[in-house]
Amino acid sequence: MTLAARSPRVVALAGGVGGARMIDGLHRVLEEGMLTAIVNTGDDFTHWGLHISPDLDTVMYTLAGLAPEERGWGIEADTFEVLAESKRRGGDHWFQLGDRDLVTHLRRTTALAASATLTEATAAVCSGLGITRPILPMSDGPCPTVIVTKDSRSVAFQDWLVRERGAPEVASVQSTGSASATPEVLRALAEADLIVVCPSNPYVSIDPIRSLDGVDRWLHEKITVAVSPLLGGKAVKGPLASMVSSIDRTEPSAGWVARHYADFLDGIVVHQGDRFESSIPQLETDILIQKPEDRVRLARELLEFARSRL
Ligand code: FO1
Repeated sequence: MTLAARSPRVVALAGGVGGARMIDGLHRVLEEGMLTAIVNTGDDFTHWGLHISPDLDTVMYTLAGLAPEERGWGIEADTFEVLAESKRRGGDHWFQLGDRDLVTHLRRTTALAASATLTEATAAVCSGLGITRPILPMSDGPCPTVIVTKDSRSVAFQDWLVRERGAPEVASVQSTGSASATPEVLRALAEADLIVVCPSNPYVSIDPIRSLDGVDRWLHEKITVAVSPLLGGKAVKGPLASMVSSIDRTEPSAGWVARHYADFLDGIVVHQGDRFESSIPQLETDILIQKPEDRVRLARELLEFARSRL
C-alpha cells in the first residue's frame, strides 16, 4: 500500500482531549477539505435536560482555540454562575457545566428538538464557533458506553468517570444501543487515503467507533496509523493506564496499544523511549502535544511517516 504524493485525504478517529489535540495539529497542517474528524459519542448523556456530547465539545473548543490548556475540556476562563445557583437551590452539581459552555448544549438540544440530526446540530454549533472543517459525530443515534465494574455494577460512562471519579475498578466496557454509523461517516471513510487513530482511549473512545456497522472494514482496507495514547506506560489525561491493568491484566505500554489494534494497524507513532519489539512500523518521537506548535510538529511527522514508511 502506498500513499499518493498529493496531499492525502485524512480521516481522524478521536475522543477526549488527546484526540482533540491531534485533530487540531492535522487541521493546521492539512489543506482545506482534506481532513474529516469522526468523533466518539459513546460519552453522550442527558444532563439538566440537555444533550451533552463531551467529546464533540472538546474537539470543537480545541479547534476554536477556546479549550483550557491544562484541563482540556470546557471553555477557557469560563464562569460557573449557573452551576453555583443550581447548587444553592439544591440542584445537581456533580457535572460542571460552565456558563459559556451551556450555550453549546442549549443550541444542540434545541436543534435536536426541532428534528435536526446530531450531525446537523453539530454543524450548526461548529458554524457558530467559526469552525469550517467537518466534525462528524460517529452516529446520529444513542450508543451509550457502559462501564461494568469489578463489583458487577453497570454504570453510565460519565457517572463512572466524573461522579465516581473513575475509582471503581473496571471489568469491561460495553457499547450499548443499536446505533449505526452515519452515512457521512461511512462516506468519509470510503474516500480516505489515510485513517489516523488519534491518541485517545482505545476502550472508551476508539472501540465504540469501531463497533458501529460498516466502520471496521475501512480500518482494514485503508492505510491506518495510530498515535499511542500512552507515554512511558502512562496516559497524559484520563483513566487508560489503570483500565489496561484492570481489564487486560497487563502492563500499560505502547506495545499494548499496538496489540489492541493489531488486526488493522499499518504503523504506530510512539513516544521517545517507548519503541517495542515488533514487526509493525514505528515512528518514535515526542508525542506530548499540549501546545499548538507540538501538535503541528507531530501532525507533520505522522503524515511523513505514513507517506514514506508504508
Ligand atoms: N470532566 C470532569 O472530569 N468533570 C466535569 O465536571 C466535566 C464537565 C464537562 C462539561 C462539558 C464537557 O464537554 C466535558 C466535561 N468534562 C468533565 C469532560 C468529560 O467528562 C470527559 O473528559 C470526557 O467525556 C472523556 O472523553
